Amino acid sequence: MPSESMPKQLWRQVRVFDGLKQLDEEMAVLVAGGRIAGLWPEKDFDDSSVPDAVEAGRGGVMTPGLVDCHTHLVYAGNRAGEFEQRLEGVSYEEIARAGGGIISSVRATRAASEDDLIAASLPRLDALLADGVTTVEIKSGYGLSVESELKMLRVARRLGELRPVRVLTTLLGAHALPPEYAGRADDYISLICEEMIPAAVAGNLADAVDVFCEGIAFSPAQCQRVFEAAKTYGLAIKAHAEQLSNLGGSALAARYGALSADHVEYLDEAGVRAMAEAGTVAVLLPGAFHVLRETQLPPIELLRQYGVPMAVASDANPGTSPICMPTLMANLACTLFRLTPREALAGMTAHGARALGLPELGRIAVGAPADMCLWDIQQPAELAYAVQAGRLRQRVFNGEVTHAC
Ligand code: DI6
Ligand code: FE
Repeated sequence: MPSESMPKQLWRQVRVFDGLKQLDEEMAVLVAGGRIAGLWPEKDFDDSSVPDAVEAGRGGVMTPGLVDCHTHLVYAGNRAGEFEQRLEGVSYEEIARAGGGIISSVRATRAASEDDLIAASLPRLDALLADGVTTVEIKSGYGLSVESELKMLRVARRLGELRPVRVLTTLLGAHALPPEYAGRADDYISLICEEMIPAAVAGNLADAVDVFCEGIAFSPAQCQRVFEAAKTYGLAIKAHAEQLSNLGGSALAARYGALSADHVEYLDEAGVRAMAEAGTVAVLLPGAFHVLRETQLPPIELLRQYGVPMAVASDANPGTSPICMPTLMANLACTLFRLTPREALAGMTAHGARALGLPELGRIAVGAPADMCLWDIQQPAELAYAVQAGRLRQRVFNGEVTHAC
């Protein structure tokens, strides 16, 4: 924890992307007590005004710590075999309907102990941290029983204790229908509403609830029951919606005040309007689009027109996005979805934070928590332009430099 006794730290001559835009001039940035305490154009800065500060860095590009607002980081096994099947022409839906896909990761995850899951997930978390992540959301959804979903959420919480990173957890019981409930999807939804959500809340294991609203998963009516239960228990709401077809899941989630609707490739204008009215963030997941070789683009221009904030996240998962490199997501958001580099970076900072209900994060602003990255590049746009590991010079979490190269 940051303490008052920690010395004040000063970064000099940095180019700042503040979470929404690049500042025009080189800046000096002061951190004290775990927060950003001062931000001045370098040319106006008088260092005798903070005689007790130590210089922590000079030059480079400073961004907020990256916020990966949508991951499925905790799972056992892998699905390389399905990757090969898909390359031979079998679709993601066909694999799912044949009992593979998400359910194959469920089998492996149910069989794994908490320690197994920690061991499998830590390298993935470390990869995110090495690429600048300071806040990550982690979903359950490969347990699909009360006990196994809680196990996944406990693992996610433990990951946040093992590493200097903020972990937000999301209960995704409604990810797929577990085999033992075949033909009884409504009963499984009852289990989620009546047992899983209350147990997750009792154990303080979940910050939000998520659903997969899709033909191969759950109907809008079933998702609505989960949202009702989430509301009753005071949990935030998120949705995987309009990923493979348009069922109106995003508009439904927006009506429940959802923090975000995620994927949204098949989102229509009515859905965009509903999200704009509710302040629901659109979370774009270009990794899944890329891996599934999707062709239906999310309605980026409509989202812009309606002023819906667009976040960008990794969706790190064993099926559709086995990729733990957030800066690659910025690149894919630009190359595949035609976001500008500025939009992509805002999507991984300020808007990602908003998609988690934490608007004070993802900003370089006086008073904000000092989660920051210092990159060895000249311009913020380079983060989206080049795909290259090792550019992170320092990662600062809560005012402490945790990674230094
Ligand atoms: N959509 C996705 O892309 C991931 N979950 C979801 O609802 C895929 C998860 C998986 O295939 O394991
Ligand atoms: Fe996902």
